[in-house]
Amino acid sequence: FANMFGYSEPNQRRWSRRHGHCAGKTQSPIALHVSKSIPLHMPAVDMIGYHNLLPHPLKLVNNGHTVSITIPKLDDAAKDNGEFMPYVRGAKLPGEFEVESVHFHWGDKNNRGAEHVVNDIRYTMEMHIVHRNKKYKTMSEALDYADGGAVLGFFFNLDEDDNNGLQAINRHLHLIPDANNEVTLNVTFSLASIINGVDIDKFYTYKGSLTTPPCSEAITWVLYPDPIPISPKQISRFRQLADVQDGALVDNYRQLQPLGSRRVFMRVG
Ligand code: B30
Ligand code: ZN
Repeated sequence: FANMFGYSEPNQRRWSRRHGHCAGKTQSPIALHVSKSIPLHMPAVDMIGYHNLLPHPLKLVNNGHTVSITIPKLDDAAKDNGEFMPYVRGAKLPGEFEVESVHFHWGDKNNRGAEHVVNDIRYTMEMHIVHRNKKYKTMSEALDYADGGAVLGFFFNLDEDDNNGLQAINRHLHLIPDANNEVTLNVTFSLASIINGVDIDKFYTYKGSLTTPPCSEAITWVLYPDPIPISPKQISRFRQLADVQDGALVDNYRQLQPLGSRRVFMRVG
C-alpha cells in the first residue's frame, strides 16, 4: 500500500508530494453558499436510464478509503440487446457522461462526513455518482481532460427510519469489513432508487477536481442540497468498516479547498 493515502490533516497536506494536482487552484471540495452563488437559468440534469436496473454483476468494494460500487461495462451482446449505461447531460455539463461507479464519504460523528459544506452545514454523509465523458474510453484517460468527468453529489442526514433505497447497499456492508474485501451482489438496483425523493431541480454546479489523489482537475460537480435520510443503524454499518491500517474507516473526507477565482452556479427555474 505504498501509494495509499490517509485522511489525517498531516496526511492530507502531504498528498501533493506524490500528486502535484492536489496543490492546484481548482480543487474540491468547497463550501457552497446560496448567497455566494450565481443564480442561473439552466436545465436540470437529465438522468437517462437512472430508473433502469444497473448491469450485473455489481461489486461492492471496501478499498480502504471508501466503499465503492463498481458497475460492469456492457458487452456487445448486451448492447445489441438495447441495454445502455445510465448517463447524464444538461445543466452546464460539457457533453454526455456515463456512470462509472458510486461511493461514499462519512464521519465518525453525525456532524461530519460530507465533503462539501452546504450553507454552513456539514452533513453526515455524501454520496458521489461518478461519470465519465462518453468521448473518452476509460476513466483514467478522461481524468487527463478538463471535461473528462462529472460527479453528482448527494447528502445524507439522520432520520429514525431506515432508508429502503440504501438498504440494497447497506445490508451487504458486513460482508466487506476489511480493506480490499469485495463482494459480488446477487441483486441489482437502480440509481433512482438511492436518490428517491431528492428535489433534482435544485442544485449547485462548479468546476473542480477529484477529492482524492490524484486530485485531477477534470470534474464538473453537481451537488443537490436536499438531503436524503439515513438511519443511525445504517450509518453505523459504514462506521464499522476498517481501513488499510485496520483502524476504523471513518472521516474519509477532504478538507475544504479555496474557491479562488471560480464561480459557483445555482439553478433557478
Ligand atoms: S470523487 O468523487 O472526487 N471523490 C475518483 C473518482 C471520483 C472521486 C475520486 C476519485 C477516481 O476515479 N479515482 C481513480 C481511480 N481510483 C479507483 C477508485 O475509484 O477507487 C484509483 C485509486 O484511487 O487508487 Cu480510489
Ligand atoms: Zn467521492
